[in-house]
Amino acid sequence: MPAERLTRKGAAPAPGIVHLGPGAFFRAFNAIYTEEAMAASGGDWGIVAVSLRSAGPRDQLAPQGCAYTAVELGPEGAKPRVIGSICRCLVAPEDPEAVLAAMADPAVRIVSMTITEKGYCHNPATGRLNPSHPDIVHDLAGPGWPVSAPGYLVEALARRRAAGLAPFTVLTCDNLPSNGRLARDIVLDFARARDAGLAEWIAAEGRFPATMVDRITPATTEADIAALEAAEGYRDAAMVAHEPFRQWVIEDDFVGGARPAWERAGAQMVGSVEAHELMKLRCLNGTHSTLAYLGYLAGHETIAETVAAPGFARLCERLWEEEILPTVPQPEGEDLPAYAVALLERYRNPAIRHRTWQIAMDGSQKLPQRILGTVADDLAAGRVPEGLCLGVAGWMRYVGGVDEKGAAIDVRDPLAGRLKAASDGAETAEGKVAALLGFAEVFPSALAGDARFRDAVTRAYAGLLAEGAAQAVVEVAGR
Ligand code: CS2
Repeated sequence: MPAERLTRKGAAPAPGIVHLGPGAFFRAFNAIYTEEAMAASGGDWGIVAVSLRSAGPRDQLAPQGCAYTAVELGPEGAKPRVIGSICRCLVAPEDPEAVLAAMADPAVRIVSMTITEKGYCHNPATGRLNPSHPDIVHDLAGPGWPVSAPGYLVEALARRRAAGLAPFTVLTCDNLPSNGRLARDIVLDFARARDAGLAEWIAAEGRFPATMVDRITPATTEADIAALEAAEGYRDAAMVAHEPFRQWVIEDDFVGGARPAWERAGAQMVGSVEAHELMKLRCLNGTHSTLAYLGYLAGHETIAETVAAPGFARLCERLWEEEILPTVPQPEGEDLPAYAVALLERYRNPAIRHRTWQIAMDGSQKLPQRILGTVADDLAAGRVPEGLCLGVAGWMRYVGGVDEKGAAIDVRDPLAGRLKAASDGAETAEGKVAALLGFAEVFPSALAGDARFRDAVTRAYAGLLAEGAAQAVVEVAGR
């Protein structure tokens, strides 16, 4: 007999938050913090989870009353826990009006988001809204029927203003540097293109706190769902599996001070998040992406497998010690070398099957803040960061779309087609590297024009072609 599906016990909380992007990370992170904050100190902070594209999250969550299981995978085995902080689930393309109504509801005080880098519709090199992005063009032409996050935020804010309500706080939870300022800039750029008065009101009354978010959460697989079913006797299509570690650093700047007591769940409420953000993006995400490209090319499926292979863990240590930590300012209350050591332990967690292919996605949107800023700082200090340049070369080799055995790589990236064409259009390592350095959305011109950088990436790329990623990593790690 098939197992019964998980269902909610008891009533859902009343809504106080709308969240855009109800994927695995949100369920393993924001929804848990909010659940714990409500348990510790009350408040109506139920979450209306809105998917901007796919119906998948709603189809998984709604039949379960929006309850789902979060499984912590640590050294003592799997610890499942049912989370009930999501009160409703919407699919924006099916009913934009319902989404806008939820965002304009006076009870809703926060709109949070995990929409990934590309959801901001910005130009990564300038950090401003990309006015020729097709979704932005669409949303400016018909603001009442939006498709993009900026389009939804601004239309809902306009409705609140018209109704005499305060704006909601926009709480970005994506891995982008100065993410609060970025969210503010794209919202104001969009609002200005619609109505200068609206933009002024948002600028004066709105709040866009920056955050640093951290918890490794691989995409859920059918095997995860089957393992939970075998252990607990129920089926949960909306489950997520995550590592034990979590860290949320939040700039404490909310409209009217209205927010859940997330500090009761361990969030750090601080005056400025920037140093924490830089630490996390450069130390964690920078090595994660490096491991993803080089690990994938070397034939490894997961990060745990990759760091167990010769040279990779040592490469990470060298990256932190010699290339990354010297560029990271000291965040309050953090011990940077200890932070790096702990990262390697997190990567080694064998229960977390985080695919290199998953992390390799959207590299054109990730590289600038994860790796290239660090490289630029190293060069400015007179260091040539060979390890990070190998990571960049790994990305270039990966977006060429053919692996070391000659098989096609399923490259997921908004620029995938153009990247492959640029790579295919050149014959030699020099030519391919030069063609890819020409992507101004990815490489700032000062960096692309720096001969030390170009030469190091070209050498690394030629090494990847000549001897393969596994050997190239061993060599750079042992140098
Ligand atoms: C990963 C991150 O998928 C990726 O690109 O590097 O999502 C990483 O797992 C999280 O930022 C950890 O907090």
